[in-house]
Amino acid sequence: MTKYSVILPTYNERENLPLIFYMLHRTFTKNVITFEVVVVDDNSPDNTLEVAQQLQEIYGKELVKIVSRKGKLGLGTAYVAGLKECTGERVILMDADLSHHPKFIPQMILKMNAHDYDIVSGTRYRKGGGVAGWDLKRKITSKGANFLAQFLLNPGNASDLTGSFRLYKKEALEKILPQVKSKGYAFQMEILILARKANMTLGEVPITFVDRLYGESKLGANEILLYIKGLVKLFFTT
Ligand SMILES: Nc1nc2c(ncn2[C@@H]2O[C@H](COP(=O)(O)OP(=O)(O)OP(=O)(O)O)[C@@H](O)[C@H]2O)c(=O)[nH]1
Ligand SMILES: *[C@@H]1O[C@H](CO)[C@@H](O)[C@H](O)[C@H]1NC(C)=O
Ligand SMILES: [Mg+2]
Repeated sequence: MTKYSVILPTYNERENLPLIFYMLHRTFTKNVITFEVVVVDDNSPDNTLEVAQQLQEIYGKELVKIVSRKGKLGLGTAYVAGLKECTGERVILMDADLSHHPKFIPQMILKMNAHDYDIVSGTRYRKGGGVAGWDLKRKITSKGANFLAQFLLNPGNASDLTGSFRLYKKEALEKILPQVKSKGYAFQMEILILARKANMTLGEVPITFVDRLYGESKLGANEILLYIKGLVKLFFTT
């Protein structure tokens, strides 16, 4: 039976982690799917690690793996570190802050199996997908960012370049991740561009993205500037 590994990078997700884990557990169990969760924590000041350890005690080391790093080393390297611990043939990357609902995972799995896709990406920008809890400014920023990227990078059939809720064949992710150089939101874009270059196939599932419930959002002018920089860099280097 195919096993699914979920990598959950956490930085100050103490309140969210038990909830997302519970939702994942329920989804996989209900659908009779074998899974494990790999938490990658970067010494979160709110001591998310303690919560991860409690989950591990309750559910066991088979179901809950923990990678604990010394400090905030960023999302990209968190995925790389998490991937090394994955024992499943399929890997799911998603946020731990409840923005990504596990209910979409079975749909992603069906899609991957039906077409033998290398990657199935959650998309906010196709019929049936969307965002909840965003104000107009953030909606415009997000749409604008995605449109700009589509325009500059010509990513084929990918409609949501900056989304971070995706299912990968493990070999595909192992091949791509070490090559990714971008940081921040450009990171997710570069993954899809590299995948396209390697002739990997991509499917999409519409998802609704929900704003984080607990913890602070840090999308500001700085993030946007970083994104545009990353985009321009990708435009010239790929
Ligand atoms: N291990 C680790 N996890 C991180 C790091 N930065 C962010 N994360 C986690 O990665 C996921 C996505 O980060 P978020 O902070 O939600 O980023 P975002 O969704 O773009 O922005 P928000 O509006 O703040 O939600 C969350 O589960 C974070 O806890 C990091 O440096 N290390
Ligand atoms: C991808 O496919 C194209 C067209 O078939 C081919 O020319 C190219 O060599 C392939 N690239 C890789 C990395 O396999
Ligand atoms: Mg978030």
